[in-house]
Amino acid sequence: MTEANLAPIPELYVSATEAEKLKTAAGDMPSWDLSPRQMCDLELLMNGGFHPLKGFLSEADYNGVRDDMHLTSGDIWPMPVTLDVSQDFADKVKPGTEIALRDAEGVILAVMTVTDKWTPDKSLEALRVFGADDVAHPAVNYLHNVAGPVYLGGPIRGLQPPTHYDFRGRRYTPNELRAYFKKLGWRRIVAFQTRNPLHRAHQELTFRAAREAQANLLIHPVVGMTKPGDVDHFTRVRCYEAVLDKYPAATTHLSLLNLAMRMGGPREAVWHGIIRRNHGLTHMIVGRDHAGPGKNSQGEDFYGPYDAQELFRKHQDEIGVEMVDFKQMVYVQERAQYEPADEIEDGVTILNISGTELRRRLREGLEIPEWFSFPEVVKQLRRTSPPRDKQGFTVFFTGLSGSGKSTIANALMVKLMEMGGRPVTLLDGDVVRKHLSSELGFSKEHRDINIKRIGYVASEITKNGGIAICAPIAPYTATRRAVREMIEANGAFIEVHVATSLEECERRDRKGLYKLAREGKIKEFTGISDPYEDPQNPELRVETENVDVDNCAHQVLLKLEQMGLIGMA
Ligand code: PPS
Repeated sequence: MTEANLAPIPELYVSATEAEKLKTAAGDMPSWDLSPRQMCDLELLMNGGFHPLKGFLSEADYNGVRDDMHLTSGDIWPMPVTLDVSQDFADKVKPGTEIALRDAEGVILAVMTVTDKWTPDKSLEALRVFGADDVAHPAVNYLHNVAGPVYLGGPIRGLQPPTHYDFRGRRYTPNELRAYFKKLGWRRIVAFQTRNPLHRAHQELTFRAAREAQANLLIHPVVGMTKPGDVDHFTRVRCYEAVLDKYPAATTHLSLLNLAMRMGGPREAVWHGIIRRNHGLTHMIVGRDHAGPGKNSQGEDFYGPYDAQELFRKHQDEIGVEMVDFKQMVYVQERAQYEPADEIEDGVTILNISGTELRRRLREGLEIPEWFSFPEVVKQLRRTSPPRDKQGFTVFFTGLSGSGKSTIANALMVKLMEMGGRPVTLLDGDVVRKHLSSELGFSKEHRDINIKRIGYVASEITKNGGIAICAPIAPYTATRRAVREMIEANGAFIEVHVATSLEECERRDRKGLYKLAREGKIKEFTGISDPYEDPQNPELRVETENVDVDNCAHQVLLKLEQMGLIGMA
């Protein structure tokens, strides 16, 4: 029978005296400001959550992980944990250089001795690790559009963990969890990995899984980075706390895991298993479509529903954690209880509410029955998901210069202000360039910075319940997507393509810029000497030729109404 070995796991922290010395020395080292994902990775590297890794992967380890899920030591490791950096920074370092790794406030968390520096083949990484080079996969999108072009590898010396001010009492390092289990005499512990709020079905299945494995239960939710669009972790943790009371006393524990998920399906399941082993767990529940990224750009699932279970089972001994199959639990109306789907006879009534339906009910303020979730959980979800017509949102116009974006955006703003209820802010292309981006030009790099600034301000407005209307050219698909992701964490994002043709924009030439661009007096002019990538799936596309402005703005209002964002009454 599997029993936990609860001896401490090696950490990568140095002693307090050495940390002091290193901190002084680090003042002269090249400094890298860690991205949110790198912060999560570093924390788990340092506290032993990623044991046996001793730092960010070297090139040889990276190749081994990418091609057959093993480190050069022979240990199983399915996910590249790499330090991606900009070309400028990479140019400053070479093998042997020590670099200081800092958090967003500039605090030095670790020193890394660079042993390897290389330019990865990102498409190959996407294919081998995630099974497809398709940016519909969040991790592939990250790889191509967020991660820097160069990887650095090398061992880490940890100075201090990143600081978390939220839910401090619920965060346990691997060694803290091991000590906790030891103290309570827990020797068989099953982990439940989750990135979603728990409802009754989850409570039933986790409780049963623990009972079947004759084990205690650890609810081990990810609070680092999950799939864009997920319920924020603050809300989720309040929900988990509410559900904790529903388990028999002293059988179940809750601990938060600051992991940055990749949504890598089968490989991610194996990774989750290794991380759980490091935290002192003996079992892990692996469900249908574990860590699934959703649909690919052809509308098909990236992975089969049981691929994760299959890969986990194959490597179970190497992982060192036993898999517990996820039993899908369904509610049987006649017996008013949850039962495993595969044990139910024909002829009974099964009730279910899908994730999409739940979100719709929350959005529209409709009833969520008690058989589906606990009232305490629903209360928490309602607090953060007020009905849609009370939430903030962003309307993002994109189109060529002179397409009519600003004019329609202005008309829309006035109409929304006439309706009242929420503050409205217009972030027009020209206005933003005057107030926020006056130092920027029109290179790709500068345009991206400009759009991300707009996205940042719009996401803050949206988060605080206001309406942001943006009207830049925003010529690049990937940048528009980055803005969408920023905003969808806080509310709805409505992309409106003002699809006036180049010929028509040039014919109108309201600012006289096209003429100058044709004469070569304005360089990098969108549509003439610079690209514009048409949006493929905007929420709305408006034609402006032979349609008046009032009507275009009205089309947007109808779309907003259809999406439940405004009441037309
Ligand atoms: S971007 O690409 O989204 O950052 O551009 P944006 O900030 O929306 O551009 C604002 C206005 O700048 C004027 N302008 C140019 N546009 C495109 N290319 C070049 N090279 C350029 N130089 C100046 C142009 O008038 C844009 O305003 P709109 O309202 O779109 O006509």
